[in-house]
Amino acid sequence: MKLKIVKDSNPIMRKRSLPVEMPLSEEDKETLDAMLDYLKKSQDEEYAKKHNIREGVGLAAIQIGLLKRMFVVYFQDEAGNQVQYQLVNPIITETSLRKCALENGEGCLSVDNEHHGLVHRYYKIKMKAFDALQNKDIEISAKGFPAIVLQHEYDHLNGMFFYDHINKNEPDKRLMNEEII
Ligand code: LHY
Ligand code: NI
Repeated sequence: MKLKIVKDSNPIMRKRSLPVEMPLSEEDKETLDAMLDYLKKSQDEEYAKKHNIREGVGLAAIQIGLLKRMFVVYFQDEAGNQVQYQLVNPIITETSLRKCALENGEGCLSVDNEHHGLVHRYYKIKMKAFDALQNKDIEISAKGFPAIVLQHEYDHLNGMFFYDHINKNEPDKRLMNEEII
């Protein structure tokens, strides 16, 4: 399956994605496999260069044109452990009062322009979802970078972009109890 990434100029990216019917269809499983495969390959420098794709740690279904509440992530956490999920119908069940933001801001595979500024996120979240990789319902507790990635992808299910969280007037201003990471 060859995937084409939809850009933010396409109005579909602003739509709210629809719940995925459970049990998961074979077609949806194949889509999730293709999405995870895309991320893995994107992190292979040679492959990414050759195919002119950007390195990514997360990808939501809407970014390949499917209005479905599912996304995949593939990255290493702070301890160096490989984190990978194929999350379906995720919900955020808890958020911390503490906030965080990446020092150098965020980017998005669907966004070609640079949007400078702190992207304010919850420092810690809990997320419940069905994980198609493990074929079961799971609850993830994440903090710091992993929590940011999950929030970034979750936002896509609701038509949101990272730059919606940047304060246009004071893009570099830290919030109270915000950790810059
Ligand atoms: N992927 C981004 C990526 O570069 C996700 C991201 C980037 C998350 C920076 C947090 C910080 O992998 C996507 O844009 N997917 O939606
Ligand atoms: Ni994105």
